[in-house]
Amino acid sequence: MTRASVAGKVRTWANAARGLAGGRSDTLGSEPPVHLPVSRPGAPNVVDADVPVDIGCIKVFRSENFPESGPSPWLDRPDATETIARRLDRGELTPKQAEMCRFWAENGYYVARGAVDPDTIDVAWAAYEAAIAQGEITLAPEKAADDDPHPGRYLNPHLKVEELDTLLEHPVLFNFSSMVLGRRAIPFQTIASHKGSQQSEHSDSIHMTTYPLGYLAACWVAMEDIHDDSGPLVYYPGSHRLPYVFSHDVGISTDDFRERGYAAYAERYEPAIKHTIAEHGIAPRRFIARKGDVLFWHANLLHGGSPRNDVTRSRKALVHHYFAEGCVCYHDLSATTSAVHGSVESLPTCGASSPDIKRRKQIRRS
Ligand SMILES: O=C(O)CCC(=O)C(=O)O
Ligand SMILES: [Fe+2]
Repeated sequence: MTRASVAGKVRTWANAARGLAGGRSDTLGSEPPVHLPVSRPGAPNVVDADVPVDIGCIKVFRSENFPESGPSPWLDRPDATETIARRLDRGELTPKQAEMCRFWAENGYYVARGAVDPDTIDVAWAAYEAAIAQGEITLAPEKAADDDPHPGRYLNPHLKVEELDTLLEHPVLFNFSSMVLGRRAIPFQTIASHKGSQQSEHSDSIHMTTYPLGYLAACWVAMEDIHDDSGPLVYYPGSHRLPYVFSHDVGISTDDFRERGYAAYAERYEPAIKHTIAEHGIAPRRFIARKGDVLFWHANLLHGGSPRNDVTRSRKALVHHYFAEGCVCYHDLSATTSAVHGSVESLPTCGASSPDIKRRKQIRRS
C-alpha cells in the first residue's frame, strides 16, 4: 500500500496522552466508570501523529493521501506483551485487564458475557420500539424474503433515543473501548437491528477510517438471546493483523464510488476480502450470545453477518463504534471526513460525532 506523503506542519493528533485509559479500576467490574483526564490541547504529554500532516491540505480524504504513520494503538505494537506486563507490575492494570489486553492484542476481539444487565437492555430496546411506534424513527422493510417479518437496520438511533445514547456511556463499553484504544473513546456511530444483516465480511476501517490507523473500536450488544439460525455475527480471530485494505487497494476510485456507490464496493472489495480469508485459512467464529453479552472488535478485525437460516427469527442488536479522541476520521469510500476530533475544529464534522447529545440535537436542528 503506497500513500503519498503530505507536507505540512499542523498537528493532527492534538489530544493529551491518555496512558492506559482503563486506569486502575476493573473494566468489567461493577465499579464506577473510570474518570479520564479531560483533553487539554497543548498540555504536556500531547501525542502527535509520527508524521504530522497539514489537514487543511488534504482535499480528498482517502487513505492513499495520508502518509503511513504511527503511533499505532499500544496493543498493536510489537512490544504489547511487555508493555502489558510492565503496566500490570506498576498497578496500572488489574490482572483481569491485563488478560483482556493480551487476548485483544493476539485475537483482535473480546467477548464480555453479561456485560450489560438485562433490565438496561429491555429499557433501551423498549425506548427504541416506542420511537418507531411514534413515527420518530421509520425503518425500511429490507425484506430478505417474502416471509421476512422483520424491518431493516437503523443508523444512529442514539441521536433520537436518549436511552440508546446513554448506553454509549455504559462503563463497561466505554472503559473497555478506551482501554484498548489507549485514549478516551468517543462515541461515533450506532446501528440498531431487528434481524441479521447478512453483510459480507469486511473491516470497519474502510467504512470508518482513522489517521493514524487503528483508532476505532466497535462493540456489538445482544439485545436479546441470539439463536444460531438467526444469522449471527461472524468474526475472524487474528484477522486484525492482516494489512488494512482500502478503496484504492481494490481499485475503487472516488469517481467509481460517486457513480456506482456500494455496487462498486460489492464488486471489488467484498470478493477481495473473501479471497484474503480463504488464502489465510482463517476459520470464522459465530457470536451466539445471551441478552446483554457484548463482542468488542478491533478496527481491522474482519467480520460480517452470517446467512439467516430461519428468516422468521429476529436478531436484535445494537452496535457502537467508538473513535479515539484526537484522531482524524474519514470515510475512505466516499472520501469525506466523518469527524475530526481534537484541535482541528475548523473542519467539517458530522453531527453524530459530538460526544454530547445536546450538541448533536443542536446540530440536527440547525
Ligand atoms: O450486525 C452485523 O451483522 C454486522 C454489523 C457490522 O458489521 C458493524 O456494525 O460494523
Ligand atoms: Fe462492520
